[in-house]
Amino acid sequence: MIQFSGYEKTIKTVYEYAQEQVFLYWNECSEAEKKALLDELASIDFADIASLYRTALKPEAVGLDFTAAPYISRAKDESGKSEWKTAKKEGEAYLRRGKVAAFVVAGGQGSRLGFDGPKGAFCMSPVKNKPLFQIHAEKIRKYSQKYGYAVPFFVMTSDINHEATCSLFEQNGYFGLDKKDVFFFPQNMLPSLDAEGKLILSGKNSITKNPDGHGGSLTALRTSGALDAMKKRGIETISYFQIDNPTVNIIDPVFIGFHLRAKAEVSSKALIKAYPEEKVGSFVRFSDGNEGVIEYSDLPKEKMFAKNADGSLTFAAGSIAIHLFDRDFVERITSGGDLSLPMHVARKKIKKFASGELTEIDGFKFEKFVFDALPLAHKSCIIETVREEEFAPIKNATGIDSLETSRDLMVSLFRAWCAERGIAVPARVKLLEISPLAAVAPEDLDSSLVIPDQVSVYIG
Ligand code: UD2
Repeated sequence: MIQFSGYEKTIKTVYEYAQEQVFLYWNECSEAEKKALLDELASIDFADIASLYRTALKPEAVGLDFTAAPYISRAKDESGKSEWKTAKKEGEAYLRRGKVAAFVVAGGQGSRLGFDGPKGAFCMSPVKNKPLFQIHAEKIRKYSQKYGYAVPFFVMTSDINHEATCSLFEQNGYFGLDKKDVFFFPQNMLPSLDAEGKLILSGKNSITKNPDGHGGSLTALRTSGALDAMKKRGIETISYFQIDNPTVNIIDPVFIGFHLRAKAEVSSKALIKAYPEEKVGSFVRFSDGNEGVIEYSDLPKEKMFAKNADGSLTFAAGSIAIHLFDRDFVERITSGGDLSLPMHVARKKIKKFASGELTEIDGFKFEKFVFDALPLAHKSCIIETVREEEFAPIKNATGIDSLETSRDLMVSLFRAWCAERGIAVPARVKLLEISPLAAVAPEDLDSSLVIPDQVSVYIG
């Protein structure tokens, strides 16, 4: 057994749990490096690791006793439209009282996109090639102007991108936001395991970890002090969204209005799936009456393809990860410290340090999903949204949900806004980008706007 004064208990635990491979390069480490490794090991709960491995070998079965969750459909008739209008008015009044914060989860690894850096730094807008963070930040500036208060922007990062994210904002003058209205905090990390349940070295004295999933965001909101900061500012509702969707309506008065009218603790937006296997979660109602989401990979085939009498999909309502959480709800469910949510296991290629270099091995990564907290709400509400208006995610380098599809959706959206306001878009225009500083909704556009007759147009 290795020895190091002051760390006897940690060292003993490592051996007790048969994880001593972490000391493989012990003799090559300096005293400071040894201490750093032991500090990292001291922060790991080895009993938890053993239980994670048991979960990896035998993942928790997903309960199958659920039906499709009901949702409020898009207004089609006059009464629907008037309900929608009332919700909007109520949402706007609430916003003018300064009650809503924006919260983006941006701690993920973005490995599918193959982009080396925080996904929010990925440049993508159709004409100006703005990074995702800039698009979101400019929207928040516009909402602040519209509703008369500085909408605070909470950004969850992780150890893999925290510094890069903060310096991106710093170098770009916070994209015009006031520094005191932007809050960064990292989520927790969880060790990855190899196929035998062993911790993996990422260097001669460090352990491979991955962010603990967006489900970790609710605990991180509390432990980082973000909930307290919100309370001080009088924030009561948290508008949650993902970094990779540039068309998301971060602050949506209609959504907020429905949330308030339903007296919901949590609300979500649903999108009608384009096809049964679309990679979005499905909204379900469990047998106890609570509503939640089942991820596409966990939805049994017979439910995935099930149809109603009219031929529509039974589980048509897909989750696009847009939620409203009452601050009180997050306070309540995290009051015991770490919010215990189910662990989801992914078999992944994981980098392992061996003989001075990094190699790839098969292993397990563990993550918590934020939507597993939905059934904890005493009351929830789901409203329908449409893809063309707010879902243009960038997940992959090419093909489905890529830079190309996302840009196309943005251009189509801006064209639709112009059409709604009676603004003519000349035939020559191929690329159209409307800055969030000019408009975050069609109503913000001046109907006398003249779009120049050129291929690429930016409305700033
Ligand atoms: C997510 C949803 C899917 C659908 C889709 C819509 C899950 C499991 N699935 O799929 O149902 O709603 O989005 O686009 O969520 N993140 C963190 N920390 C982490 C992991 C992720 O902040 O530890 C962030 C990440 O930066 C991104 C978001 O969460 O903003 C989504 O992560 P993803 O790309 O892994 O989720 P995806 O596309 O599998």
